[in-house]
Amino acid sequence: MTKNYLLVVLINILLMGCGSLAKEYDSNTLQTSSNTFQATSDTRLTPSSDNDEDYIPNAIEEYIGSDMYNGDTNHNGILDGLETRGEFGDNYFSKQWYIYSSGSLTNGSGVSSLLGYNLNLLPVYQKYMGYNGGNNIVIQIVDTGVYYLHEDLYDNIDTERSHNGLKFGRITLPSTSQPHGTKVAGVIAARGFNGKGVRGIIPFGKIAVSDWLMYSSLEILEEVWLTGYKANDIAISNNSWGFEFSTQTIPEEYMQRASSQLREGKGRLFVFPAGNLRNIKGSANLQYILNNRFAITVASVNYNNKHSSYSSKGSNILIAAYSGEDIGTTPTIATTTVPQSSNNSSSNPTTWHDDYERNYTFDFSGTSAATPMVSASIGLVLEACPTLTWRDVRHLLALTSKQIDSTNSSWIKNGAGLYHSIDYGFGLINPAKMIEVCQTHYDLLPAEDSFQKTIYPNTPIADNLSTTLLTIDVLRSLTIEWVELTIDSDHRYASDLAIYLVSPSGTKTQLLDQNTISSKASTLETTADWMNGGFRLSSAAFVDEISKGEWQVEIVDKSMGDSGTVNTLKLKIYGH
Ligand SMILES: [Ca+2]
Ligand SMILES: [Ca+2]
Ligand SMILES: [Ca+2]
Ligand SMILES: [Ca+2]
Repeated sequence: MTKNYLLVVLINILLMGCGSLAKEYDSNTLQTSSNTFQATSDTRLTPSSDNDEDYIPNAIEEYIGSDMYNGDTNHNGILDGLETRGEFGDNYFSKQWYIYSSGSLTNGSGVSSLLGYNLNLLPVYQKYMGYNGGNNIVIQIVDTGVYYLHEDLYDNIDTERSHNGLKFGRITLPSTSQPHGTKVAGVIAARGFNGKGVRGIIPFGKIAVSDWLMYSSLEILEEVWLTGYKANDIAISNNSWGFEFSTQTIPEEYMQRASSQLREGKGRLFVFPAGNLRNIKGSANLQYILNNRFAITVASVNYNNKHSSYSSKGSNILIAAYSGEDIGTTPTIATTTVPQSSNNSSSNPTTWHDDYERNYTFDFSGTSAATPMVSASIGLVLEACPTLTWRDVRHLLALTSKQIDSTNSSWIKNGAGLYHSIDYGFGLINPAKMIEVCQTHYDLLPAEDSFQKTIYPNTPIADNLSTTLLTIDVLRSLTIEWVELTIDSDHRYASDLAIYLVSPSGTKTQLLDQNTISSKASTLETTADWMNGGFRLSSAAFVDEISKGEWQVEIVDKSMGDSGTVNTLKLKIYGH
């Protein structure tokens, strides 16, 4: 494997097969839906109205041809916007508890969701989605490709901005063993109110397909993320994949440039999963690609508002969204899939046995499934408030997210009064609140500023569970957006270390815990002393605190035997 290829793992708790590439279809066979595309204007959209209060805004009713003065057109006691029957319903909407949980049966095993534990999207549809239901928003799905011929995806595919590994304007159909990208696509933008299947969170949003995971080369990633055809119009990039451990720096350079250049300088938003490695103390902080301020890192939460058993921790986690776990015990995620995929048969309870031929499944879970919920929710927010920059979106996520599982000891209240957790970030995403705030009383952030301070302690790390404490004095006073700590240590087995960072306000977050990741050093192309030369960790926990004062770094070696010294510590703070 050459240096230009990345060892990427899909963040899905299902193992993926390695099927051959499917047949390539020429884009001429596609009817592009991009003719209706209009560049996002800088004018805030005004709230919509919903005369019959059926959760379908008037403008959407006009668009789809339903009756804006009749909330229950088929007179069955179910409001049109909650309807699973009829030409304006989505057949499996009642299974999509993460959009609207009624507490009724939600999956093939008959497990119920909990009433009201959802993303609170109905008020968003009713109040803010009025003009076009996301029609202006293009979300890129960087994955295994998308089965674009799917009956519930086809109308929302943006072919022009899609890339099949060779060129733009083309999409390759994924093989039956590669349903991952098609599952992600259904969560984001399965066509809403069309009498078919499911409803995407952004029901008329546009999907730009990339099957980059079939290639995983940096050259193609640069095209897909940054330099590609009409790249300026792609608002959000959903990346439901990641690494167990990574030190690769180049993807971050692409993200940095995309954040300053695309979306007319307001930046494309990059959304990633935290990972599914909690059981081996895997951490989002072990992925260099997530230890930067451009990556929006997502943890996953089950139907009961508690983190999924697999969802990796990380101080760099910004936000959480729903996913599933075991089809037999928890409501999982209903979405689209590819035809004849192995998880999609009449004998498999993870799909609807009466409709498997039309390619829908319950069987989506992992932080892979939570990530597209965040991407699509941000899409709804950007439509309501198109002037938000990538930094404003991050800030709004921190300000508006909902604290869940509040007795969990991982929650810390920072000096600005915001709650952050290495399990949940700032909590469950709350798109309705984000839109309410950005439309009524949110001031865009001033220009970004940053500084760094390096110290050279050359201090041995105690090899006996006692804490090695180092301090960094900061004179600059910034309102914090993001903090990075780079540790250069010659410790012979850096994965023995637990590392904490304490701000001048007294906020203490765990950047790293002892883990077993480096036991896989050979396969991960690294070594047990991976902090030698410097490894950067990062945290979102200090948002809106003031940087000035004494920062403390606490290091605990949790396993006897290997030891080392801390050579340098570099604290870098971004803010305004
Ligand atoms: Ca209506
Ligand atoms: Ca109606
Ligand atoms: Ca009805
Ligand atoms: Ca549908």
